[in-house]
Amino acid sequence: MRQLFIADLHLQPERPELFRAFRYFLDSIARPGDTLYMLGDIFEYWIGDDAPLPGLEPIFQRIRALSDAGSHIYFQHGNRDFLVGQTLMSRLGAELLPEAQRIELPTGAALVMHGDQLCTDDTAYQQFRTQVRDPQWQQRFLSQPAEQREAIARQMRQQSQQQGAMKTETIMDVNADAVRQTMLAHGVELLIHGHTHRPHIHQHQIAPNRGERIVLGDWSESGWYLLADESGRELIRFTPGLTPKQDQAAASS
Ligand code: LP5
Ligand code: MN
Repeated sequence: MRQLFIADLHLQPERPELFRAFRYFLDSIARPGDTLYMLGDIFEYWIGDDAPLPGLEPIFQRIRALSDAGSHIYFQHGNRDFLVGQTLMSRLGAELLPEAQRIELPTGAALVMHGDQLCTDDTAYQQFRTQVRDPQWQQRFLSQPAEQREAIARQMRQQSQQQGAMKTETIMDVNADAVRQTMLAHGVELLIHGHTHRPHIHQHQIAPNRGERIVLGDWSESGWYLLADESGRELIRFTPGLTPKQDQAAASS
């Protein structure tokens, strides 16, 4: 059985190349029966299931078709789409997972999460996170008219970009202690997450020769996914229309 993991697509109508890459992924990479884990920030932002970003319908239909064909589809909240709710999940035939979920791979247990929780040095973000994950805050936000929510989301995106330009790379990466503690607390030797946009396979995350952490990449005209099956795990970059060999050549040129 194949398990596919993706994160950080940031789908938005202004960037059709992202839709193209995701359509290609759903049509030509994912197969009926595969399990698909969407580990957050699939959407550029999400202001409530009643007001999805425009242009997503063809994507939703493809995900639904995959689910109807027997695939399990799982979704975890990212820092951009933490307001995704049950209405969207029912529409997609998908299941919402808690923010940290232990899963079984053919090679053993793993923990999946978006990864923003691990950026504990970014105290401004963690404070913001606590606020917007509060159910009461969310209820108040969701009760506002969609236009107002949209304006707040866009304003917040701007603030985030401005503040991001002033934060160091280290602050915006995961904290090594948070990684180790999280892996130990969940009893796993493998952690899979996104968020930092630094695709890589890290070793020695718990102790020397112990603990692997796989970071998924963010999407552009190319996409990233982790494929896990009986033969192991592979972190793969793809570009619609290119063979893996051509894609590698394009990436290194
Ligand atoms: O997303 P990215 O990669 O740019 O940066 C993230 C962190 N930023 C965010 C904010 C999102 O980009 C925008 C969320 C849109 C969601 C829309 C729905 C709900 C809208 C609710 C808006 C209030 O997650 C960024 C991290 C970075 O990752 C790396 O980890 O650094 O963190 C920040 O930018 C947070 C700021 O540093 C702190 C912001 C304080 C602003 C206080 C305003 C609170 C207003 C709440 C009430 C309206
Ligand atoms: Mn993120």
